[in-house]
Amino acid sequence: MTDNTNFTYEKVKKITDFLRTKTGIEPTIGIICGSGLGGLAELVENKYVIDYADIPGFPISTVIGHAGRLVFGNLGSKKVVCMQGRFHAYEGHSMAKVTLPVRVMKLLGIDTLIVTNACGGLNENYKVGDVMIIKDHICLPALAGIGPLVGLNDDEFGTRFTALSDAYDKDLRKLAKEVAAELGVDKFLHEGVYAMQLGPFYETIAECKLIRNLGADVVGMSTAPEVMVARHCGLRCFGLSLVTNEAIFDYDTERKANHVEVLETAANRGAQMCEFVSKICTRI
Ligand code: 6GU
Repeated sequence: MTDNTNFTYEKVKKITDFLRTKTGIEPTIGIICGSGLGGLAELVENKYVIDYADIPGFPISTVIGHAGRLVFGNLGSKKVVCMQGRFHAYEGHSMAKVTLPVRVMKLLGIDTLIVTNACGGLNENYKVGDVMIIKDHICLPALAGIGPLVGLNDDEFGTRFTALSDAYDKDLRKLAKEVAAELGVDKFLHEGVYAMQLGPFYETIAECKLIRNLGADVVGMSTAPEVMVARHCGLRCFGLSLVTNEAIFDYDTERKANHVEVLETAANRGAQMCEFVSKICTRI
C-alpha cells in the first residue's frame, strides 16, 4: 500500500522527460477527466495524444467508460495536459499509483490542476445533472490511514505535513462562479463538500446517511487523493463534481445506483461541463 518508494522523484522525472521529448508541449494546466467527462479532451486543439500503455513506467486503467491516455494541446487559449481516464484505488492501484500522474504533470510544468468527477448527490437540493464546485473534501480512506502521503516523504515534491485547509483555491472558485453566470450554467451549479469513499460499491443507505451527517454534499470514489498530492507539491486546485445520480435514502424505493445511469448523465451534461471548464481555462 505504501509503495511510494516505487515512484521516486527520478522515476517521475524519467516519465516527464519522455513526455516532454515526445510532445514538445509545456502545459500550464493539468486536467483530470472524470467518468464520462473525457469529452473535455475532445475540445483540445492541436492535440498530441499518447496512450498510457505507450508511456514507459505509467500505470494502466481498467474501468469501462474511461479511456487511458494523455491529451496535450490547447484548450481555451491555454496549453493543457488532460488525463482521459484516471486511476482509482478501487481497481487495486496503490494510492501512490493513483496520484503518480499528478506528480508527472507537476514536473511537466503545470501550476494549476483541474479535477472533475461523477458523484452521487447526498444534499437533498441537488438534482441529477447538477454540477458542484468542490469547496472542500472528506477523504474517508485517508482518515482511516489509506492516503497518498503516507510513507517516506519525498522532500523534492513537498513538505512532510501538508496543509489542506485551503485545498480548493478560493480565487478559482470565485472565477468559476463568474464564468458560470456568463454561460448561464449557474442555474444548476452548487458549491459544496465532496466525500470520497474507496469503493468499488455504491453506498448502503446507512452509509449515505453517515456521510451526509459528516457534512458532505456529494459522494464519489476519486479526486481527493489527487488533490492531496497536488497540494503537497504546491499546485493550485479546482474541482467540479457532476451529480450523475441521487444517493438513495429510502428503504422502500426500487431505485438503485448503477454505472450506466452515471455514464448517461455524464453524456447528457457533458458538453456544457466541457464548455464551462474550457472557459475557466481561458480566464485563469
Ligand atoms: Cl451514489 N456513490 C459513489 N461512491 N460514487 C458515485 C456515485 C455514488 N455516483 C456516481 N459515482
